[in-house]
Amino acid sequence: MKVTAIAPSNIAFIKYWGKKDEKLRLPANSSISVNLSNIYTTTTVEFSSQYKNDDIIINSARKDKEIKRVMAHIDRIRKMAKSNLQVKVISRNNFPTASGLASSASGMAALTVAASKALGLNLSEKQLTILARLGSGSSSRSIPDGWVEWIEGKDSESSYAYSLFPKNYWDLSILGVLVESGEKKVSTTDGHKLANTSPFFQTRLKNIDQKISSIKRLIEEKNFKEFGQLVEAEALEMHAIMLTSTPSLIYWSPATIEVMKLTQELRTEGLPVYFTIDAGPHLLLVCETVNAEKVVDELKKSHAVKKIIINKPAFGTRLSPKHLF
Ligand code: 2P0
Repeated sequence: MKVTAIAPSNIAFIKYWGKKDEKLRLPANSSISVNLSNIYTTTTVEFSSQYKNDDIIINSARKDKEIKRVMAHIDRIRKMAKSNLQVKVISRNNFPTASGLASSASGMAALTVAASKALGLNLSEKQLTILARLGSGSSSRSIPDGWVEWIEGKDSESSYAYSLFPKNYWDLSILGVLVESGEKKVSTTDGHKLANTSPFFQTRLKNIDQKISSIKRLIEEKNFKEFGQLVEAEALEMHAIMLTSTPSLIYWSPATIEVMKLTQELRTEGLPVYFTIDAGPHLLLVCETVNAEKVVDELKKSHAVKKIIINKPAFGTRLSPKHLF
């Protein structure tokens, strides 16, 4: 059977940085995210006795590093289904791979849903989030709808993601702001390993449950100002861990800092907008949708900004009848 899945990328407001179990990809803490409507991956999977070998094509290319990770996940799913059929996978991102927004989240989520269905495994949403997590932690959050919590858990079965609120719950816009960037970044999987070398990591973990309760309450209340303040502080805290790791991880470029300062200036001028940032130089700006156009206009004036991708909170991973082959 040929199956196609479309999975959104997601942006974490409370971040996943550091693992307590490498192999099971158990995170050091729970995280909270929202799916992004305009950054997604489409993946078609077919297992067949007609295929003589496995063939994986990602964004029209066969790149060893990506394929190795995809094959490890395919093998995991084949083992669950007790299948030895060969597979063909074609996967496409709707955003340029070089954009640096390419997280493994959307890719692994789409692969998990399509491949498990193609082998006849009828997994629940919760089971899918657990399976996706084994491929890439953040991908577990791309499976449920809208606003999502990934619970850290104590073992594989208890570390899963679920929807806190549906996509239409709160009319926010999340603007992907791509900036000029220099050399290649350290992979997130390698970055996670350094988290506990920061002298501040234990302090972060000590306060994280409190932070998670606060953000859930602020989302519940739709208190945009305090939500934004917490989101921005959390992104900077994660980067404080990165900056103070051994070796130090500096993901920012000069343009990143320009956009951070611009965001803060816009607030001073009365425009409520806040930034968050992942393991790379690009930013995501969060605002209420009524202000999105104004924020975009201001961003366009900045030489630091190369491209803007406008997102709303989005669906989780879903099946599509439109196959890629
Ligand atoms: C997050 N990031 O919460 C954080 C913020 C990056 C910065 O989850 O090793 O690619 O595959 O489990 O999922 C990136 O980590 O790492 C990530 P693996 P993943 O979105």
